[in-house]
Amino acid sequence: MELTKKEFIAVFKKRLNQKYAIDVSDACNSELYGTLCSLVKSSYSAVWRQTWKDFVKEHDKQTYYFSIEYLPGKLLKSNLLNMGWYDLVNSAFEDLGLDLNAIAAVEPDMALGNGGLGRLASDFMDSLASEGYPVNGNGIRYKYGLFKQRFVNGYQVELPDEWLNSDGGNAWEIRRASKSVLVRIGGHVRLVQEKNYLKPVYEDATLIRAVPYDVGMVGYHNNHVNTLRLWSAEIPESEESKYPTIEDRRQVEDITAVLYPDDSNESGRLLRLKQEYFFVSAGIQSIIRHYKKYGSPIDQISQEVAIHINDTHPAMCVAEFMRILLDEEHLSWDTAWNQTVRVMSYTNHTIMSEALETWTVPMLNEIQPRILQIIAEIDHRFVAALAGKVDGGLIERTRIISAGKVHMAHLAIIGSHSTNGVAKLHTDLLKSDVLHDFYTLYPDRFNNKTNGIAVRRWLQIANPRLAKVIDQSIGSDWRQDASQLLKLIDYSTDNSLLDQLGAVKLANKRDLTYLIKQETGITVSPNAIFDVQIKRLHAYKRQLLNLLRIIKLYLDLKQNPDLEIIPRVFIFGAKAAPSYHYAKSIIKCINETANLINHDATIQDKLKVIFLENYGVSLAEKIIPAADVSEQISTASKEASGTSNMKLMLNGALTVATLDGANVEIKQYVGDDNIFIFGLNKQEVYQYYRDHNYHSLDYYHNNPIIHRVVDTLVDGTIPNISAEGHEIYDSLTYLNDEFFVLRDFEDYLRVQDKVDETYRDQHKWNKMSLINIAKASYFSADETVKRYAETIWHVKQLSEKGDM
Ligand code: 26Y
Repeated sequence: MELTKKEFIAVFKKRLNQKYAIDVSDACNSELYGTLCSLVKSSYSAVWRQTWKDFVKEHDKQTYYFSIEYLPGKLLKSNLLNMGWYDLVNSAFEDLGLDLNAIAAVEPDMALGNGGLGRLASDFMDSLASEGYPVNGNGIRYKYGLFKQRFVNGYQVELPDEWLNSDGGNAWEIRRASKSVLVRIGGHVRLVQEKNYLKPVYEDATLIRAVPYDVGMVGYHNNHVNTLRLWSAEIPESEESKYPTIEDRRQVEDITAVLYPDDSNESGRLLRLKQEYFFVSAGIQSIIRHYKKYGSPIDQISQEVAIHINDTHPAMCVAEFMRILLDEEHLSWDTAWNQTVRVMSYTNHTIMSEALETWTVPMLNEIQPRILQIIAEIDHRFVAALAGKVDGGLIERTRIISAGKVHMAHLAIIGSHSTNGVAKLHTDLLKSDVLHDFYTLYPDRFNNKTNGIAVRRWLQIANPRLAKVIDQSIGSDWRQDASQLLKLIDYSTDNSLLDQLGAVKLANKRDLTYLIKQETGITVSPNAIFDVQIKRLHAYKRQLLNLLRIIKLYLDLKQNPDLEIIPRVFIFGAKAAPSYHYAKSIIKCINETANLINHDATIQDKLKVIFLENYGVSLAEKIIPAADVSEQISTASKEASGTSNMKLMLNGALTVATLDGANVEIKQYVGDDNIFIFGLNKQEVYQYYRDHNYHSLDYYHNNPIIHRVVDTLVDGTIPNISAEGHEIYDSLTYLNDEFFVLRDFEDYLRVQDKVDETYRDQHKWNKMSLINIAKASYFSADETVKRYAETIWHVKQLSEKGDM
């Protein structure tokens, strides 16, 4: 749409009138929001249709990205930006006396994910469309998003997130009832020999109608719109009579009601397994149906279809794809298997053993007996093919079903041609340790794809002030091609630019101080260091290490109120899984420490601790541009990659980090002088594991500072944490401090002193900040997805750049 501002205003007023029979002056923000969305959507819908038709016409290979989580956040601004409308609409709204920010705020966050993995999937969707790749997402349309977090007396309380019932609703989705499919769950199955295949006969199975809701994924200035297809469970019309009561009906609708708010612990619930099979089966059925419609031979499907398994949650893709090729297409096992392995690829996102999914045989049997049969056959053939060729122990350790359990990661690796980790260190660990057995079997299947982030959302949209300053120095090409940000390095001695960076940061911090005041009632000074740790609450991410240092600072200041320190505002954002007791105890302790410090008049402005409620994509967009310090302090070897580390450096924050996940690569890019590294490295952690010689009590007893700080958890210094304080105290002492918090404490203090010292030299700080912004471009998701497309999926870029 090539419109002038005047034309846009006319079109906007007309649509507002048509939709709501109202004038601009009388419209509320949600009516204005609804109108703008409808204009945006109707404007890209022709391109969306065309993108789809082009795929079909050319028989281009397409990828389907299966993820049980997506975290798109809000889409209005990114759609405006990608369509090339942002500046026009912003300025038109100014003329009309409207505030685009307030209108965009009406949109509920689409929070269909827990954390890093879901947000990565959404950054990838943006980049894949923007790079013109034919890649569509497949997931679940949860009725309730990730819980809303509130703090009551310092405790986390979880409230339902009824995003679909909010004022904004979901303006972007299109219900496509005609593309529904039936998913069979439960019951019994027996195989009957037909002429050339075994025919499964099902009894007592439940049929669920899977209805797709499609959301357009709009590419950046390139006339390309991909699809994110989210499935919702309904009762098929033919089965209505089987569900006479509301309670009965709810059993079906519940399949897609809630997102499992758990990113660490196996929930063990059958419903989760049902969800996994439901979206896998619906997605695979619709892919194969679509493929067949255009006449290509089924035994060559791998030439036109690639399927990506994002973590193990969709690992049943392997078995479901086999099921259709065998039972419905009557291919031979070998042909079907050959195609399946060529089609599938898998990303591993974690080495934490509790997050590696297994299901018991009876559970799988209860969800889908035919899928269990197929998995058992895959397992059987895997074992038979290796018997006598490799060590028996190796076979036992790598087979899919052992000791009554089905190992989903094993299924994903054996049933695909590619397994990748998400940062170099992580992939090395997979090869050398976690998945070493598989690496010896399939060395060629393993590869690394370091994570990336959408520079458009995390810089252009979230930080317009910084974007403008960058434009003024190196021009605006970086908006298309993030690698251009490297040109900033040439300006590292340009004092005027460095001063401007400082001014941008200060302005962003001022904005955040307003939000903090509004949300918490606490006044913080924008002149303090804004020290940020935003991520899920997990013991291995060590928010506790941060907290212990805060307590140490507090004790120092109490002892010596005249102590000269650079004021700091510690900002936390984190949700804990509702069932994760320890993580919730840490939240309580941080909140009570915050309460103590923030209301202690003797501390004044030197120290403030702010824990913002309900951390999510939209809040991240406000915190990240205002951060001075980025806390990336997980125990080395535990964080697969991290992505907030990349977003924060892109916005000029300096990183305090352990050598974990992608921090290792950040350090390589920015150089040792532009990052603050501390703590054990991976080798040292593993050495402790091997030698069993870490004794946290020694640190507690021998280091008086540690002793004093840890004691505050139980000696009443911090009020209202009796139970939680003891729980954490015990974990650090008698339970031997699983994540080496005490071991790394002193080094953490040391490196934080260096942060203070550096901050005193604002010129030096801003220079370091500039280098971080420039080098963050290495983590552009546009580049990451290219590597997936070229080396794993083998799909081609279709679209040329150009405005919509
Ligand atoms: C099985 C179930 C309990 C489960 C549910 C969610 C297991 C894992 C997850 C989510 C994992 C996750 O978000 N992992 C994160 O993925 C990011 C993207 O690759 C990484 O940056 C981050 O280090 C990793 O923790």
